[in-house]
Amino acid sequence: MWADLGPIGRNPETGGYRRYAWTGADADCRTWFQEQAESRGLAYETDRNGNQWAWLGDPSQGDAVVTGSHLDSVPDGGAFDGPLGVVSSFAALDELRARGARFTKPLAITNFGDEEGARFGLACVGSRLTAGKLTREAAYELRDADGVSLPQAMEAAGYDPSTIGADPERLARIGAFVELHVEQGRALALSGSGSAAGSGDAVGIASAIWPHGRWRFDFRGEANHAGTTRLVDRRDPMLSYAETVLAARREAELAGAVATFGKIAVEPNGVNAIPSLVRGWLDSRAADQATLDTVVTAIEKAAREYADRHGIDLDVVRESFTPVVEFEHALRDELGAVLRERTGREVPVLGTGAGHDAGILSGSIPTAMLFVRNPTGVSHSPAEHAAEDDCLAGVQALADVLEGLACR
Ligand code: HGY
Ligand code: MN
Ligand code: MN
Ligand code: MN
Repeated sequence: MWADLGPIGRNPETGGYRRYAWTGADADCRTWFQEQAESRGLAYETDRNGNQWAWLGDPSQGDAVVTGSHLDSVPDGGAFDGPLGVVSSFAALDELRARGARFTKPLAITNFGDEEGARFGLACVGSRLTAGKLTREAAYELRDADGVSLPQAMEAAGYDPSTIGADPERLARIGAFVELHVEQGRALALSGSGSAAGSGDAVGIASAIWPHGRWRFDFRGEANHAGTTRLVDRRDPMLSYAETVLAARREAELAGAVATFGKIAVEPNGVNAIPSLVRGWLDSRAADQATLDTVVTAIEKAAREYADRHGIDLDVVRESFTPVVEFEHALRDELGAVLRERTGREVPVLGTGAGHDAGILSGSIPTAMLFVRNPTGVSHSPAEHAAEDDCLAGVQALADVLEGLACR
């Protein structure tokens, strides 16, 4: 099962994946999901926002236990971020069936669409729409680098965008959502003696998701000839941008936060032309809101000083923001109790700086997350990896948790 997804959207040059929302690779991932669902006799559906659901039992019964994650990726992302949660959900169901578990509640496996926001710039579009945290109007404004809007892309992929939006009836029928995800960090690897199976902890439970956001910095200067324009006559926005990137690292270090300018767009983007516009996207995150506010304010202040110094105009736009998510204690503790009873060990509880669909849905329904050890902590990279034994431990843990929640 795991291998089926491998070739989809894989970039042979880097070994990373390019599975962007509503593209051909996304369609192939969706076909894979539907085949996995129907081959298990699950009732397959796509909701108004294009999220995929595979049901065991009657959803109208209510109090459903839902598990799953996403299948899309960042540019040249790794094989585990997202797919591990979906593959493990199907494998956990297989495990529960092998155990002869008797389900007393409906169970669903999901693939939430466009979690990474790689194409339209906003993360967790499928779950945000469903939770009513992104309006249809705002979603219609999303454009990709070619100017294609989200509704145009959905239509081109054969989906009707006219009904996207909040889905409170669906959420009202869900009692708990548990997302298994590869850890994007090294807390579990550092908790034990390395990543050798059997040592330390292969599985952890999420406590919280850090507040995080994306800001766009537009530095506008004056296009000119790179070879004939005297340095004193230049208004080069690349200088202000470069100084701001260094300031971001400095301010993040000072505050104990993280900050990255990972994406840049230059106009006219010619080797021999001084840019007229340098557009940089900042991703910044911190363990608490006050720290995040401090860091971003300091970065913006430094950027304005650099812009003034070079006669550059600067606009800063907050494009998206996700407040801190404290996972619901009752569900989190229930997962901990189930796993402690099954393994005889106290399962580590850890925070994360990565956003997830479970974080977006938190507040609308009880949600929880399980993390699977990532020996290097590397993610959003072709080098992302998790050991086979640890992935299997994750499936067992997810099966234990789902059995505890849905098979009373
Ligand atoms: O960006 C994130 O934190 C998530 O992987 N979408
Ligand atoms: Mn990710
Ligand atoms: Mn993810
Ligand atoms: Mn996620």
